[in-house]
Amino acid sequence: MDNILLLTDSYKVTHWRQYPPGTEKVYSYFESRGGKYPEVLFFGLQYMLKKHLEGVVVTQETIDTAEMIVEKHLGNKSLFNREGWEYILREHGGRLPISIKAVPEGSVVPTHNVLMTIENTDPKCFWLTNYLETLLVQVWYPTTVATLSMNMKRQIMDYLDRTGDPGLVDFKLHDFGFRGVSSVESAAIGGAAHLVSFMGTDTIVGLLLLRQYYGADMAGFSIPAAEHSTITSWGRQGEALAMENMLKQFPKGAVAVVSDSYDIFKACGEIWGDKLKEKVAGRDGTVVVRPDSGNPEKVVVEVLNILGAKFGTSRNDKGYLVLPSQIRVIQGDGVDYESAERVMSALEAAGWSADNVAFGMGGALLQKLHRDTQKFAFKCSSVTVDGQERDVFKQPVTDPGKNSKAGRLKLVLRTDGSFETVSMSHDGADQLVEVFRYGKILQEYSLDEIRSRANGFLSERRKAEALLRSRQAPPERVLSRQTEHA
Ligand code: AOY
Repeated sequence: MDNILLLTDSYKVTHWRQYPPGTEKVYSYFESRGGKYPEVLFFGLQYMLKKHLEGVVVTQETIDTAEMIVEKHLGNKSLFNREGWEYILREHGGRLPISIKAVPEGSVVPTHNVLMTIENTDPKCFWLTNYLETLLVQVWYPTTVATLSMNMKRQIMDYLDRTGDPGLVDFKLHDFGFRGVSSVESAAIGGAAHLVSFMGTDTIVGLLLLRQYYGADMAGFSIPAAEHSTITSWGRQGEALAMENMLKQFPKGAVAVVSDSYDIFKACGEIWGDKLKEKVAGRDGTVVVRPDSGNPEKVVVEVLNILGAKFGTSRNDKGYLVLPSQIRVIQGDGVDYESAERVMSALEAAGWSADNVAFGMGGALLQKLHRDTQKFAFKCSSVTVDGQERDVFKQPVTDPGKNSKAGRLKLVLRTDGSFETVSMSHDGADQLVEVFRYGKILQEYSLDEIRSRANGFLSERRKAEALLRSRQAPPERVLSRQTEHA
């Protein structure tokens, strides 16, 4: 499955016969045409390029194999562009005469902007540009996971700002998603994308991808944690012993214990908060109680109320309740963008700081998303035919949302720092960087660099939002506080 000639859709094999006679250049671009979030965090192209395009050399063998497959599959080997591929083999030593430009990974770009462009560099290879669409468009997946994860970070930080310590955010969303994705490779790609914004993961293969492709020695961290089998194998009557054993086996540091095997409320009140209370309260480290069933917003608040009554609470400088540092809660069941917001909102309403909880997110982080979550599309916007460059675009009467851009494109920064997509002929420095040309990667990014770029965008965005809020609301807030206390 690594023959570049076959990493495409069947119909693309036949497209070389379909462009106008005299076509010399096909120029295409990639964008998000809108979607759930107004901006996307571009991530994952470097993995794609290194894995599938870097150093790729077309050989006689890959050509012969592709022709054999096409003949059996499409029923006619004349549909296959043997001449075109053998031209690349002969004239280019098998290297792909293609140039790819992209916004630097970690950039946060409003939807409807160009994120990547691709064009052939040899006029005889006009048919190669869109042959590669299938592969390149798969960058939708890491970009969508990274976008969701960043928005989770933004949302959690908003609650931490109001009720606790925003400095804790890096470990507030843990990746539980490995088992919920369709393949090991998807887990690695999605797991890596989550780690652009966070540092907590149980998806080990995401770390391996970041080590191999993004120069990250160790991008994420985890802690010892129980699963139901390690608790229920002690028998129903043995749950307290199972939990006590966790404290014995992991005497220091953080340890997480799933506690809903029989009755989460009794486990909190009678085991953690009574039988094991002294051991927990005197422990050098944090016991993280994990509910794993029920309505998250109700269960988490109730669990905190029970633990608070047993272990006591303090009030932080923002006026919200915090458990002693030896005990915390992680909610990892039924968590998505909306349910996490409901949990944190319920906590705030009940007077609890968001510091008390972390989230685990599995299927919703790595699998409950698709190419249309951010409506990603790859379209041709310019061709050159017989030396004449022409704009091309689609404009379907049945859906204006599917209109595509025309011409050769450039991503520029406006004076206020925001992105804008303009014609190549406009003024302004292009933010797209040539990352691939003729089999070589021209620009590499480290995870560190990608993280700091993404964090820079996020903190700028949060500053702007805070400014906006302070302009809109302040006198009212002060007034209502005064009347409250009068
Ligand atoms: N992990 C924090 C460390 C990880 C997990 C992984 C599916 C952890 C649980 C925990 O605390 O409870 C995959 C479900 C849970």
